[in-house]
Amino acid sequence: MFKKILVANRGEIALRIQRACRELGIKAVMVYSEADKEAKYVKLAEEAVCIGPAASSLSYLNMPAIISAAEVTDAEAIHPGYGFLSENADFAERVEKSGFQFIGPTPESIRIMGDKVSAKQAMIRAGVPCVPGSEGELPDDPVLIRRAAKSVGYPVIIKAAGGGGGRGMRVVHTEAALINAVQMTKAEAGAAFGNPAVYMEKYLQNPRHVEIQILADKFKNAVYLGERDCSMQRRHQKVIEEAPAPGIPRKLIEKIGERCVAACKKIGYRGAGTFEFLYENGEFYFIEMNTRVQVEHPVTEWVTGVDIVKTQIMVAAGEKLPFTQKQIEIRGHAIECRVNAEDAFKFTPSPGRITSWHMPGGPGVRVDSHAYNNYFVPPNYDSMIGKIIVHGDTREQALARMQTALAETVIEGISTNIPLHRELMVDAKFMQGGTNIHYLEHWLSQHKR
Ligand code: MV4
Repeated sequence: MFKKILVANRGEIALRIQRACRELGIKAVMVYSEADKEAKYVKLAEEAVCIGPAASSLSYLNMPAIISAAEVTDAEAIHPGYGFLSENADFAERVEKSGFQFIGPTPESIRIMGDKVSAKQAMIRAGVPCVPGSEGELPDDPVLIRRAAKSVGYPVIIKAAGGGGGRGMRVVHTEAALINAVQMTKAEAGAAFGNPAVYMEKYLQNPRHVEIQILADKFKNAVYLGERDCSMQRRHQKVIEEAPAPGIPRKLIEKIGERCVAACKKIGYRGAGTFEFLYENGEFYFIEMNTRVQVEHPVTEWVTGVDIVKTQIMVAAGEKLPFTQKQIEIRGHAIECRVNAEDAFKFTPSPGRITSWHMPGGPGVRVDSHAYNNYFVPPNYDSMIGKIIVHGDTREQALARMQTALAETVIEGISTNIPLHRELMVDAKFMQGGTNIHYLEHWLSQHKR
């Protein structure tokens, strides 16, 4: 096992990784920007290195600064967390070329999944069901593009190979709008991702976003840890996640989970990963794979009892997965509310000093946050300041526990989205379960205040 790991991230996930290190008896080196000096994990750190000014481009995205910090502190491995450099294949490569273990998949796996065309082709070859669409990248010839759309059937969606997470896509409803939409998406993709390649899919009108968590070691052992429903989102930012996904038959999850595991083995995937699917009319359609730990990993940790971050570290160190698929059981129901420093209904960011901070507790409540009373939320980063996660024997109990947890929560000095969560947790449709990816934006458009 490693003796020392460098944590190349900030915020709640930096604290989460630091906690996993403590539990494993590993020293954690925290890196921080000038804006993050007062974060909890920096104050708690045995060792911390300032890697640059507040701007991410000069600190958390600064590869030489991070690798130098690992060198001067004698760390053996680097955990990238989520966001920032976590899915940057060049970073993973530079980490390994510098003699450190990257806690994540190989640079090659990251590269394949980063290109959504090659990711989809890998999944088709591995037997994972995908959204029907163009075979690979769209050609330039308008005749061939029209033919592809006709065969897929309108509406179609044009997506950039270099995009993902909702960036670089366009829905097309008619043949008249097709060629222009393809050209526009290609131009934007070239400018934004340095890759103008686009592909086409059937546009699914009302799907849910359901993802499968997997873990794999270097010996081609892989397991799936069930699914998460992340349909409650606004502008591609998830707001609430839960596990399991309400109303989806267990047998279907098992079938799709086994396909994901088979795909991991086929491509030699290692570490934690997430297969993102759209779920509509009882069918799963793969869209993208994330090659990092995700914000919403705690709901899976709670229903499976598996520590995903600890396991990431263990498999990166070359250990075998400490459990088999047979040992993975789903117990109860977990819900996560992301706590953002923003206006609850207008969504304008609300950085600043927290003047009062009371987190909920009691049975089945977990809070992951680097913030605390009198902490200053810097204006330079993502607005998420923490997560409230609850577990119950049933979804109803989990809902009740989240309602109670949110009622107890006090955050003053800044605005947060806690009031939004309080309303959603008593919303009849959400309480029923199974709302789709458009629900929250539709709900907000009807919301009076
Ligand atoms: C889609 C889709 C409908 N049909 N693909 C958006 C994020 C990116 N990961 C893929 N996205 C979508 N792809 C087809 N063929 C609808 C979306 C989509 C979406 C997906 C997941 C969660 C929220 C979403 C919000 C809008 C659109």
